[in-house]
Amino acid sequence: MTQRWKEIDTYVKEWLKEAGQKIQQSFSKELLIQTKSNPNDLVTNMDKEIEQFFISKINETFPEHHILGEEGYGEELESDEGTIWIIDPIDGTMNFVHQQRNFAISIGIFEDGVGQAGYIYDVIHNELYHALKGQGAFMNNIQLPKLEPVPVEQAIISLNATWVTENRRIDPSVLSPLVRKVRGTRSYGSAAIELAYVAAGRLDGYITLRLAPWDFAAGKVLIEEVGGVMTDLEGKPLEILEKSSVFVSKPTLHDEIFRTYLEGKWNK
Ligand code: 2AM
Ligand code: CA
Ligand code: CA
Ligand code: CA
Repeated sequence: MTQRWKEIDTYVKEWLKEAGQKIQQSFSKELLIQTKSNPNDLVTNMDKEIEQFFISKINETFPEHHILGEEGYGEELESDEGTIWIIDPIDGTMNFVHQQRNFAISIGIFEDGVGQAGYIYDVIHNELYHALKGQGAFMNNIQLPKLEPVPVEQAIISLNATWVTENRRIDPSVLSPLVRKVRGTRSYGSAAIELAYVAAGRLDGYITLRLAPWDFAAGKVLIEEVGGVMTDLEGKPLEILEKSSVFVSKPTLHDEIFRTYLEGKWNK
């Protein structure tokens, strides 16, 4: 690992711990909850505070870097050139508000479009997943093994029940045969946690129809380091600055699910 990434890695881990403490402390204070695009799209004062915390640390320490954040305190980026931090201060805000668990801080760092570092911090379980390009992926600094193939009948996949009911993105008949075939389905309500769980082998796959760059940036680096396969639902590579569907899974399982259940069945 170059000195430069070692330095960045040390800073990020320090900032994540500090941000985690802020979130822990917030549980004893009153939370300000607002809605964004619809009544179920929540944002709290902590989402905003944590994003601003990271932005001020990054600007102070790495003034030449660019930042994209969900809550809009970063920049509006049109190009993936340079070093870009892609931040979701709280991924799983609904869980944060309703359950006080199953949420994470997600930070991906990309250079000229290539994922170099990814951090997903599950504050409540004190589980920090991180990956550095070419160095592997880790959970609390313990290296995660490469993902091994699993047959679809033995797979546990994560997906939101919305996608097997009437919705405007996908016909329920596309994913319901897959739901019947797999060993089990789960839904955690935090894309970052679901991606970290696939990287850690706790889930065999994850399918979702609409994610933003801050939802999947960190997870993409983790998945690449353990040999997982991550595409959109059409099997195409993800564009790091674009919203997208995401289908991620263990190596051969990706191919099996794609060919049998997804290929040619999804009209955007
Ligand atoms: P959030 O909590 O940071 O908003 C919930 O199923 C997952 O989808 C969470 O990771 C959540 O992130 C994300 N999510 C919620 N609303 C979304 C939207 N409109 N577009 C993309 N991702 C969204
Ligand atoms: Ca949100
Ligand atoms: Ca998110
Ligand atoms: Ca968020």
